Amino acid sequence: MQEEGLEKRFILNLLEKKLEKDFSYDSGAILGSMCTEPLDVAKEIYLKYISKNLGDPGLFLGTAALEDELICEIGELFGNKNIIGTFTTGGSEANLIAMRIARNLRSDIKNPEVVVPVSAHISFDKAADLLNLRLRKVKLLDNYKVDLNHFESLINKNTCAVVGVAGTTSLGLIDPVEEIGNLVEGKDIFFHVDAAFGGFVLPFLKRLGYQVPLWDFSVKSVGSITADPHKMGLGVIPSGGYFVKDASILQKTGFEIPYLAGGPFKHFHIVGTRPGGPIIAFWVILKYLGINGFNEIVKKCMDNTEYLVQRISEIRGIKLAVDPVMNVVGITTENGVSICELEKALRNDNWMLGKFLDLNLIRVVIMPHVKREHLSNFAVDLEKIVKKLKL
Ligand code: 0PR
Repeated sequence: MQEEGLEKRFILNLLEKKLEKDFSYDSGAILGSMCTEPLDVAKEIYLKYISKNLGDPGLFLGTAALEDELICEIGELFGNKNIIGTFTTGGSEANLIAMRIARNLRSDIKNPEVVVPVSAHISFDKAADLLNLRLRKVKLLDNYKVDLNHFESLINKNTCAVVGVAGTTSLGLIDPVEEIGNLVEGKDIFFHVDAAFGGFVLPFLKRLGYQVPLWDFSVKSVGSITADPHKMGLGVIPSGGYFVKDASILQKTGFEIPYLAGGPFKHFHIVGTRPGGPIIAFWVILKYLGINGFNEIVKKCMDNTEYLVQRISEIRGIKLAVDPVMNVVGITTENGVSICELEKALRNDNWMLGKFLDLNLIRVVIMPHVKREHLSNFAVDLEKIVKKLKL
């Protein structure tokens, strides 16, 4: 660090050069991310309220009340407005909280286990590592759907939780939440649904008339849901969300910090200092867009998804892994050859995609920043490369 402060203009120039290597959402290159450019109004509000700290909610009673109001509104969207919850740094923290709650509610189990589909996000592996849980991974069928028989066979007396995913990381698929719910009905097993991605897609898809199976609190045994504003909620990073049906869980499993300036409070989030700005910004997003605004955004993403599906169907050598149910498209090879070379060549051409080796697929996420012309350019390059590689 230099002795004297530098001039702002000089620093900004320096900074711009250093950040030149970053990709931007509007360039069209980012086709494999579940994040996107936040709404302008969200950025503005976030900046305005950047110093709000919900790590000490007694100092920010207005912001804390806003968070509760927002949780209630989201509960309504997810089939039960009498929920509690907390906004988090993202889906990983939310899933970690869920696993901790599940484990602590069953302190009678010596070696607790969690049954998760193998397609669940890596955050469950992290949570298992941190919390000393054993993950029992459920196989997928050939159509990438969860094998329910295998799911059932992994549930035993050590099971403290089961997980379903509403919008898988790799393909955007919705696990059979209702059926998983039936497997644990009447048992003392916590059912968590990870809708980090799908949470702010599915309620709108349903309103748009798409077929959406039950995935939320309308399934009786669902105990909690992860849903992230900083994915399809168009919120600012960081903002994840964790929502719980039974409010008594906070009393049973929450942490209490007695010494805070604003007074003690009970919470189950992992971080201490907790940004209020993204939460206020998300409250504004819901007010600003309303259901119809979200419907419009999701509709555009789905139209673009269908466009890409059409373009892929015209390219010989590659195919869809499955018909997309959300704005996530998995591309694999027709003859089962590895997608590695294809992904590498696309990356060389500056297309930033997801690569899932276990499923041999390339993932395109059709986020709001992905435009028709980006997909058209992508399809042209894709076809060229597929031909060149003789797939
Ligand atoms: N649950 C699901 C179903 C997810 O897909 C993800 C992340 C998480 C939980 C964890 O969320 P956080 O990343 O907020 O903790 N899904 C994306 C993925 O792994 C995250 C991502 C986002 C990756 C942007 C790349 C990227 O550019 O694919």
